[in-house]
Amino acid sequence: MIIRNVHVENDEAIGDVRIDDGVFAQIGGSADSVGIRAAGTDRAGVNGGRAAADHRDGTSAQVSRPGETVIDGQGGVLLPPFVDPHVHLDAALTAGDPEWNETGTLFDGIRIWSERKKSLSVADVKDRARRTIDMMVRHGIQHIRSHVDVTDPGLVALHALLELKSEVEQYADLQLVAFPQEGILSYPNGKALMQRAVSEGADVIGGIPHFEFTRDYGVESLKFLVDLAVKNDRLVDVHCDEIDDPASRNLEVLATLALENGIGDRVTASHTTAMGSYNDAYTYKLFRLLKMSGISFVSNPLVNMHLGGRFDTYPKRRGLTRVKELDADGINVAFGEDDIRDPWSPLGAGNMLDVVRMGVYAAQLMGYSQIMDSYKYVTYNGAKALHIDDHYGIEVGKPANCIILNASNFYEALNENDEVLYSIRAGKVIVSTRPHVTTLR
Ligand code: 17E
Ligand code: FE2
Repeated sequence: MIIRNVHVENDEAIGDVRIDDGVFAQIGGSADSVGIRAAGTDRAGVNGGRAAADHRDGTSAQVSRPGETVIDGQGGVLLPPFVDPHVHLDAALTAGDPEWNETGTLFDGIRIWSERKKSLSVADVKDRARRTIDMMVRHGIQHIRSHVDVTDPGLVALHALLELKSEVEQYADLQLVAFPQEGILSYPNGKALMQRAVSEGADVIGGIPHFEFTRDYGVESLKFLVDLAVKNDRLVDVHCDEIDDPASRNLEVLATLALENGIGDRVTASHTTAMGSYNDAYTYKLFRLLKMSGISFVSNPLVNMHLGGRFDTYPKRRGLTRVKELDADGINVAFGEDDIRDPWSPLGAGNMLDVVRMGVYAAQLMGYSQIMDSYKYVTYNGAKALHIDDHYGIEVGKPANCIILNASNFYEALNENDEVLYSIRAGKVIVSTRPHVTTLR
């Protein structure tokens, strides 16, 4: 396959991309180009780089072979597929059932979900999750990490999503987190449920230390879950300190456990919104540990702007973690959507452009190059958190997964909420969109 007429990762130049046998064979230039970008080369537009000329020779376009599929990229921007590193597919599309969350607090969300959970069936979860994944794939997402509530003696949601995982794999890969929504120590048989979830196939171990009854339970839950991950060779992704409480300091425990076990690249701290309330002296000390540990962060700007600050009058906190500061310190931060029409958020379309837009506003990342580069929060940084970065990205030799947006660069795409013209996975087109046409009269 040859993709013509695209801006690769915000490159100002137009080029072509060749895919052979499901992997990227050439990026830009002609078939005998000297300017092929090899694996390991800096990515244009990310990590401070800009429209690198390193992989452009500015000469003739690639020549298509007889019978080869040719895709016209229409001058759009070609990016790696979007990654949603944090979503709750088991709860998706339940908003209003059995009641709407009128207070907008995390805690009312958990209470309402706990009611809805009683009527889950495998068919119900699969139906909603499949419709949600369809929305996500249409918007260019190909990599998803879903938390799945395992504080349920029947593990119904986990069974449903494990079935769905293989049914959708040609469109998206799905990592499933054993997520103890109501606690590990604070829920009956919480530890046994976590162990069962792992033996039944959960890829990632979760936790919710700030929601445990006591600080001690929080710490014990973290020790338990890291141990479970190490023994079973799983990744870790903890809902950590999602509360506007400056005394919620489970993150330091998680980072220490990651450091001491040497598994920082396999550990993610999600939400960490209490960091928005920590004092600067403590945060300064904490950042040394965070950096040493090598863990990743996932911020969920849409949902935490909505759930955060709910117990404040004024001044009212934003409810986000310190995205800009983590990023500036070289710590990996990605953005997730978290909720798609459920007890925690009544809105959601499975579109990472919405997430990035809220993220750059709320984290005050609105310099021109910050906006241009902001796709990294929903592409490369998400892939790193998911621990899939070795086979992710627009590089020769990597699986040919990419999207083409109907805009010449990401700044334009974010402004126009532009369509995904194509989503290509392992060299096959899985999504194509005909751009809408509006006529002014
Ligand atoms: N559960 C939780 O503890 N926190 C969240 N943000 C969501 C579910 C969506
Ligand atoms: Fe979450």
